Amino acid sequence: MARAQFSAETSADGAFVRQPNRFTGRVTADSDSPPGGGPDARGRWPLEAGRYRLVWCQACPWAHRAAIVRGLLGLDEAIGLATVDPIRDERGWRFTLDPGGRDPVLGIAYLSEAYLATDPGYAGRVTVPALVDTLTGQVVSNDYPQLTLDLSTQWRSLHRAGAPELYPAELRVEMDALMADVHRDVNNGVYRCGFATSQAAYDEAFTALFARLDALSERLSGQRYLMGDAITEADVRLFTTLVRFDAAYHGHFKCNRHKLTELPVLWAYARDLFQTPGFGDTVNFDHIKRHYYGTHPAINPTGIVPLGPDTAGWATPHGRG
Ligand SMILES: N[C@@H](CCC(=O)N[C@@H](CS)C(=O)NCC(=O)O)C(=O)O
Repeated sequence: MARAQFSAETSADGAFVRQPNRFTGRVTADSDSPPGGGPDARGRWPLEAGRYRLVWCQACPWAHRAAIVRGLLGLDEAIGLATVDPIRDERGWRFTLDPGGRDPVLGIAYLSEAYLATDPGYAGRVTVPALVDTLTGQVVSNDYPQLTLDLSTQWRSLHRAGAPELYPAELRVEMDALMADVHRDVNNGVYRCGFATSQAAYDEAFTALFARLDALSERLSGQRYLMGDAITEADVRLFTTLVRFDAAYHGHFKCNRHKLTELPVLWAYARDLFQTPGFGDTVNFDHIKRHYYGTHPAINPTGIVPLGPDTAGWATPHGRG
């Protein structure tokens, strides 16, 4: 099998640059489209239980967010979940985990088929997460930050009874600022460390990453979750990076001032979330390690996947109740 050669885009000074998301359709409660219809003039698809399918890779932190939020809100019945193989081949993300190598609902073998069904001239990267319309086979969105916020705010009528309020209106201004800092320095910061091609770019990303983790430790030393005593989207976004930290980012991306397990507040906080239904049960360390170490030949040319670290510590008491 020819493996996909991920080549990160870097700017002239060696800093990692992320491509913009191509498909920014939204499923909203106020779409002007009738059930079964396509996007309205504003690009808003109708809200319908059972119509859309979330394609994720268990290795991917951006996709992992969407899977966690879907589960926490009880949208499992309303939105189907399709899981791709953590290793891409030359055509990209594959449904090899499904019988016959095809997603049983979409009927496709590669996620790229859905991208091309939406835009036959699409030449960008095919990324997860992707929300796909099962009626047309088209990609509604690969805009991962908007996708999860919409699950909270637009899909409300289909949430389970007692679902958490992950994006509370009164906290949004503070949350948006916090999530932007966490995105820049932590979620994307680990990629900026790992894919830097100059010492200066790496040094800058590394310093910002650990300064932010120190600030987050401080914040979380006085409260259980990032926004207080209830889980919000901000916790989901931080969790998906923390849970990959020692398994992938510490070694593979050279984020090695400390391991997560050496940062006592963040380690207890991450374990607390891990042990919360909807978090740890979505984590697949095998997929995480095989994806990162196995598919970035520029930074791990041998493709050897480390056997460690021991993940037994995730189940130990966190003491934060
Ligand atoms: N769509 C976003 C985030 C999602 C993303 O980067 N997903 C990764 C997996 S973690 C992916 O699908 N990569 C496939 C590729 O780059 O070809 C982006 O391009 O920045």
